[in-house]
Amino acid sequence: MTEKKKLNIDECSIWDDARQMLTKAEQDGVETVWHRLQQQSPHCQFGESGVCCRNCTMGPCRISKKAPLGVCGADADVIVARNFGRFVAGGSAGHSDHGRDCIEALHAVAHGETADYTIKDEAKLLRIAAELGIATEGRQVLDVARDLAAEFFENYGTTKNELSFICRVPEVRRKLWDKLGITPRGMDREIAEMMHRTHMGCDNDAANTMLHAARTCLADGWAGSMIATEISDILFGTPVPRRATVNLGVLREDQVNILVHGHNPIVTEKILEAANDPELIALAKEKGAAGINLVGLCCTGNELMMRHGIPMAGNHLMTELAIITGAAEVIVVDYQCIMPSLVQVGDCYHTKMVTTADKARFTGAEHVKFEMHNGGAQARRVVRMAIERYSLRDPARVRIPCEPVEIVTGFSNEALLEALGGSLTPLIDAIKAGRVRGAVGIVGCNNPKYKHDFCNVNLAKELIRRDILVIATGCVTTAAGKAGLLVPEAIEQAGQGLKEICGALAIPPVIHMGSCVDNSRILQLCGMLADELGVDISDLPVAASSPEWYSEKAAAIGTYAVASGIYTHLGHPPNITGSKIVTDLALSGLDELVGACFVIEPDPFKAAALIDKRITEKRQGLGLSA
Ligand code: XCC
Ligand code: SF4
Repeated sequence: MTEKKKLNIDECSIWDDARQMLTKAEQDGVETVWHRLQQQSPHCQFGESGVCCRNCTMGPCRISKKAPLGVCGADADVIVARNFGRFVAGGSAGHSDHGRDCIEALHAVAHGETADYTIKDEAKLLRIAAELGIATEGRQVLDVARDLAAEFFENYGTTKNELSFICRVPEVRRKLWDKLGITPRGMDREIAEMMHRTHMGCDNDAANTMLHAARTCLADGWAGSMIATEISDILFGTPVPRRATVNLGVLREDQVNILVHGHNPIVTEKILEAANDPELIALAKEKGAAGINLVGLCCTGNELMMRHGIPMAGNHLMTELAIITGAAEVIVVDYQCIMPSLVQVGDCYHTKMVTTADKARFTGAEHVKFEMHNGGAQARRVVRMAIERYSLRDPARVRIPCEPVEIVTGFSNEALLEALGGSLTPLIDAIKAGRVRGAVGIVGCNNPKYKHDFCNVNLAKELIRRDILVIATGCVTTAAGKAGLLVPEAIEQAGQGLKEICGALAIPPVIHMGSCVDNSRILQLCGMLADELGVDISDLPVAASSPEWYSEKAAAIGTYAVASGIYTHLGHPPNITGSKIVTDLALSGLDELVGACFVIEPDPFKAAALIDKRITEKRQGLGLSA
């Protein structure tokens, strides 16, 4: 028998709540993502460099010096490009299928097929309809909503051949995409075509496959994700700044704790309503609890926090640890980023996992299917289940490790504009004056290959110190929040210029802009800034970064950022290093084609310097001081 290596818990995470729960996990005999990473290491070199192909049964093939071609004759470049293409097609499918669920909800509301959902932000509905050329004058809101849902559905098909929100892309950029043949058409079309191209015997030109990868991801950013964001605002309200709290301390020892995890607010908005239902609160009290405490995880947590200030228990690597507190009655999930291990971790305590989507079921979990017409009833069922389970909790095994940290959330573009006094001018003036030298979106995930949140936090700190405004989305928001960076007081850690500007506007130097589909808000903001300055997005002193990314979705986001003209830092490369053509394209060739490229750097301090250098160059390009 091989002996298990002991986990060095201090090296797993920068957070005390995480380390305490990891220690508890070992005491309780629970295995976590860190333990499993040890068992999986070292990883397969063929897989890691992207040269393993399983696209047909003449293979599988793996490329080496001894065998430089697959059975069909495909070389490392072709195989790497195909693998990358399918990788980002998976990520784009995730975001855009989430977007489709949102359209179906809007459609159901507009056609009177559900009483469970309504339009909360009519003004935004009308504004977007008008933006997309749908008549609004003198029409009923639901009539407009019907047309808008139909318009959005068209973004997924093949008949329209153009995305609705292409209108938000600066004209120079659109022309560039046209020239390169990467103007995205229908969302589903690009994904299906990627699957087609990467079938044996189709696209066998690595660079050509990579261009289609860019096109697929552009559809994700400017359609799938953007539609998800905009409809979520229409149905559930456009976020405005508000206070909230973060870390495992948001769990309550004396209350029924419900964790929600996943991505789509369509489920969690209903759970929130049920958790606020006086009848159910009374039932919880009858069972001896002081109340019902709903807390978020990952992106659906970001959605709830942005719109309602619901507390956030943690990001990706905290999801198992939240259960290990022993204080969670149920964990309700929809889809994406939900570790299958959560069922087993829950079984070690009294925590029940509840799945809500047919497309994301977990063996051993209880399935409560949410549909348009029954969201409210199903949510009450889930909350009742949580209340019933409260008595199963073993108080001796409960440990809530710390006090919550305060944050400010809710920065939609609408809210940001409002904070700026109604126009982008103050921000542009600050950029021109060099007081805000630029802006960087730090987005994405955790990955147990890194010390949890070390890079996310230190990159943010290092950038604001250099007078670079940081916008955070996805799992980075929780990291920034726990580090105390999402409050106005954090300006003390910023450089002098950023400190003055954020101080005057009463905004934090790190702005919480939402979930991962909300990266579309950043795209829109970049489009507006570029238009305002009369330049292309690639001319702006901006960058993106995903220091600790793990998912196919994060790779899709990085790719649409680059294809949109935004220089993008990643902590580690995707599985492409087995191809020189693909790697060179990612790290430099794309710069010539689309005016932006990827940069890889695991050290957050070095990464900050590289990003700073790029921002300096862009500032000089605009004739501004460094
Ligand atoms: Fe998932 Fe969206 Fe990454 Fe977090 S940041 S680990 S993709 S939950 Ni989106
Ligand atoms: Fe091998 Fe070619 Fe089949 Fe891939 S497509 S498994 S490289 S024969």
